[in-house]
Amino acid sequence: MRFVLYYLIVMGSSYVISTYGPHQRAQKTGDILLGGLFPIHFGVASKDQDLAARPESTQCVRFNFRGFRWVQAMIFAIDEINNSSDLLPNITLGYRIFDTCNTVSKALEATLSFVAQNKIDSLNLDEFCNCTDHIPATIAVVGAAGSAVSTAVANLLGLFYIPQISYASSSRLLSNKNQYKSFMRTIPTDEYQATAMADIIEYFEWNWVIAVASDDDYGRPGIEKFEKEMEERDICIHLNELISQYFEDHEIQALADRIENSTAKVIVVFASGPDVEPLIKEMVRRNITHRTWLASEAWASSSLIAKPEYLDVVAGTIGVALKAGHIPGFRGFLQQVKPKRDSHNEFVREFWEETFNCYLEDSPRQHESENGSTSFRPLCTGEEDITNVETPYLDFTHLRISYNVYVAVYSIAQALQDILICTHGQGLFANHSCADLKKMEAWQVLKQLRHLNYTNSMGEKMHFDENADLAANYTIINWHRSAEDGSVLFQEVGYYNMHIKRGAKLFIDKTQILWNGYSSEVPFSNCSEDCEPGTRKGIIDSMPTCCFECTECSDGEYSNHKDAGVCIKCPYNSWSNGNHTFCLLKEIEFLSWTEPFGIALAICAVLGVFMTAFVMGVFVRFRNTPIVKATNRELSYVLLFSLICCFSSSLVFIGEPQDWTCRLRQPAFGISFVLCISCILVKTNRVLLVFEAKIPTSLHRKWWGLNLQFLLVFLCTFVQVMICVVWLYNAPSFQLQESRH
Ligand SMILES: *[C@@H]1O[C@H](CO)[C@@H](O)[C@H](O)[C@H]1NC(C)=O
Ligand SMILES: *[C@@H]1O[C@H](CO)[C@@H](O)[C@H](O)[C@H]1NC(C)=O
Ligand SMILES: *[C@@H]1O[C@H](CO)[C@@H](O)[C@H](O)[C@H]1NC(C)=O
Ligand SMILES: *[C@@H]1O[C@H](CO)[C@@H](O)[C@H](O)[C@H]1NC(C)=O
Ligand SMILES: *[C@@H]1O[C@H](CO)[C@@H](O)[C@H](O)[C@H]1NC(C)=O
Ligand SMILES: *[C@@H]1O[C@H](CO)[C@@H](O)[C@H](O)[C@H]1NC(C)=O
Ligand SMILES: *[C@@H]1O[C@H](CO)[C@@H](O)[C@H](O)[C@H]1NC(C)=O
Ligand SMILES: *[C@@H]1O[C@H](CO)[C@@H](O)[C@H](O)[C@H]1NC(C)=O
Ligand SMILES: *[C@@H]1O[C@H](CO)[C@@H](O)[C@H](O)[C@H]1NC(C)=O
Ligand SMILES: *[C@@H]1O[C@H](CO)[C@@H](O)[C@H](O)[C@H]1NC(C)=O
Ligand SMILES: *[C@@H]1O[C@H](CO)[C@@H](O)[C@H](O)[C@H]1NC(C)=O
Ligand SMILES: CC(=O)N[C@H]1CO[C@H](CO)[C@@H](O)[C@@H]1O
Repeated sequence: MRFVLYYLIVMGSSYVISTYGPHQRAQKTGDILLGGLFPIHFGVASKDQDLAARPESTQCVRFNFRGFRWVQAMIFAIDEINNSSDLLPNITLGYRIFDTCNTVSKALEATLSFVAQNKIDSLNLDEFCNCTDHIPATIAVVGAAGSAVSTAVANLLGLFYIPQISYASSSRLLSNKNQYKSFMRTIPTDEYQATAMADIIEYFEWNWVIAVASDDDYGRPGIEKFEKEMEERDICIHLNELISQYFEDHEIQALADRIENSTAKVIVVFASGPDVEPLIKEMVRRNITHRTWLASEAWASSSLIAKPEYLDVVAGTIGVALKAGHIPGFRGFLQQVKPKRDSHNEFVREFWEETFNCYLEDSPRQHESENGSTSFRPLCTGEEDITNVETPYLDFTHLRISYNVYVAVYSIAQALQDILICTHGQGLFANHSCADLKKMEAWQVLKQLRHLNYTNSMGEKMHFDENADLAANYTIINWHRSAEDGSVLFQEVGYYNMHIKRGAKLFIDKTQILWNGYSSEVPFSNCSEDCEPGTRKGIIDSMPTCCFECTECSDGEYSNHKDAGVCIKCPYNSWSNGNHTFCLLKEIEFLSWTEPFGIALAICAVLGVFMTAFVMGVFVRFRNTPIVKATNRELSYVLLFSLICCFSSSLVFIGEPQDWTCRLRQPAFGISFVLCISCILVKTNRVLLVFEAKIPTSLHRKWWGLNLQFLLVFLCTFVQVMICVVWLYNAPSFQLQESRH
């Protein structure tokens, strides 16, 4: 039953493949076949098929020279391995490489072909069909490029445990090994990339950016992680936009409008080259310059965007790119390409035609299009000199993705080598057995790949982590305009080291960066200008936290640095200056013994004391004379005494305040003054009595005699003394020490 089902599936898919399957491929047979999925075109023609006749397979458009170079990298690696006597001796690797055209449907078409081939192979269908041109199973697939495409492919390949090693899909969703069992990659995940970009933004102290992501499995998870990182760093995202190469014109217009109007000058783009292109074109059309683009790895070195005609807009772009690798001999291999020589690689013909803008003889395309510019192309021989033309294919200074492809192929070869040299009892399989290279199945290769641990020819340790990702460093690049021919130059300005868990992962050499292509000054991309010292940030309602207004500190408060959140109160002994930028010590002012006024006052007081004392002496000397008696002698003594006290108490007010002088001042003056006043009161009363001419009776005299007078003086003074005691007890004044702050 199961067998019949398989048979139906297989036969069905073989039918599908033969009918609709990819027509163009690069294929060379060998003992073991590796599959390849590469974006040799940027997209598919968007014309609708009306289904009046049997639909043709969709046409791929726009040749991707860089994608073609990646294919060449795979072929080169396989060639090297075949030539090598160390790696897989006596075994030839073959390849089957299909074009994904950067779309899911095309990639699935190709994948189906790998899968079906494997099933035909494993079912041993020779008894049913005379399969003469027997093609061995595809043991592993290298690809695909875009994360969206890889995701779809991984779903299918995972079903059959066919290992898939991507060289350019960095979506972190693909790290989920429950869902994508057989997916592996030689590119770091976006997990780190989003962090790296956030670190860059933090490094340049921007807090107001625009985020643009492609509407697929690459952009959406990437930007999601990026947003999370931004939130942690308190950096605000002004606009959050999606983009796609299939956007209608008006959608691009609206997006460009929003970007043009935004005050944010830094645009973070998580998308691949073809997806960003329409936006960049629109920006170029509008000539919107002075924006700083922060490119994700997918377009950081894309030949589609890095064109001289776009440089007005994109010069100065900061890109997070993969670390460049070095493949010895690869340049020579690339230059050797010839349509006649590489007959097994069908893409070479189109590459040739696109490069030289001509048509090779008996090209299918020549007949296809009888209209338009195509017919104006001349015929070419296939012997033109490739080194004489300007083409992105040869225009590389750094190999990034190509190197990943190379590493992927070598990893597979190494896994096969491990199977080959496996000794029984040390294998990875049940009971430590080994797999048989002759009857090897894809899942065995997968198992071996997951346990790979080797050092490649560059001396780099290769090991897939538990998520089947390869950790690597990013380099930070800056797009410069080349002085010679105006082309784009990717200047390395730093790197991002993922292996450090904490701390300085990011290193940037600021001096090498040319902003917007000419300036060395870091562009401004904050929502608000920093608040100057002396002011603090004030929240603006309904705006993100990055936007604020500056409010001046109130008196007695200060802020001494830029961007202060709150004003700080000055210490007790100081006060803010006019600009509220710092606190000044309050000045200590007192009446000193040395200053003229102090001296004059002291002299007056002492004179007063002496004069009063002199008068008192006179009173004592003539105490028995009637006139002295008549002035109420005892009361006069008290009055004169209180005056002496009054005069001397003013001396306590001169000089630097001490605890005791502070406490003494008011009570001493107050009490002696009250004493003085009450004496005068009593005396006045007496004078009043005299004027009323009441003859004092003896009783009256006795009562209105000394006792009552002194009682009155005592009572008044007592009240004052009590007040002073209460004051001294509850709130004694004291001297604040300088050291108290
Ligand atoms: C492999 O060897 C052949 C000749 O044996 C040579 O032409 C070819 O360039 C070699 N390829 C590589 C990648 O070394
Ligand atoms: C490779 O083939 C040669 C000749 O057929 C043979 O002498 C050699 O032992 C083989 N090497 C391996 C590793 O099988
Ligand atoms: C295979 O070929 C043989 C002879 O060439 C023929 O007799 C047989 O019927 C074929 N089998 C199938 C399944 O086509
Ligand atoms: C952008 O600004 C222009 C004029 O400054 C205005 O006409 C246009 O509506 C604005 N667009 C958006 C999306 O705000
Ligand atoms: C674009 O604007 C810049 C100044 O912002 C100017 O120098 C340049 O000539 C403009 N380019 C075009 C094509 O208008
Ligand atoms: C051929 O191209 C011309 C303009 O280049 C156009 O007017 C005409 O419709 C085209 N014919 C076909 C069959 O596409
Ligand atoms: C492993 O070995 C044991 C005993 O030698 C045997 O019973 C068992 O079937 C073996 N398992 C496999 C998967 O070969
Ligand atoms: C890889 O192998 C080396 C020794 O060959 C070993 O030291 C290292 O720990 C291994 N790495 C991992 C991740 O297993
Ligand atoms: C990453 O960069 C650091 C610093 O340049 C270096 O020490 C480390 O070996 C690099 N790691 C890899 C995997 O290249
Ligand atoms: C922009 O904002 C950041 C963080 O809020 C701040 O550190 C930086 O100084 C500001 N840059 C400028 C030029 O104001
Ligand atoms: C306040 O700041 C302004 C500008 O920085 C300066 O000109 C002025 O002298 C300052 N005034 C005071 C009182 O510090
Ligand atoms: C697919 C491929 O390139 N195969 C070649 C591998 O190398 C051997 C010997 O160098 C050739 O014979 C194969 O054709």
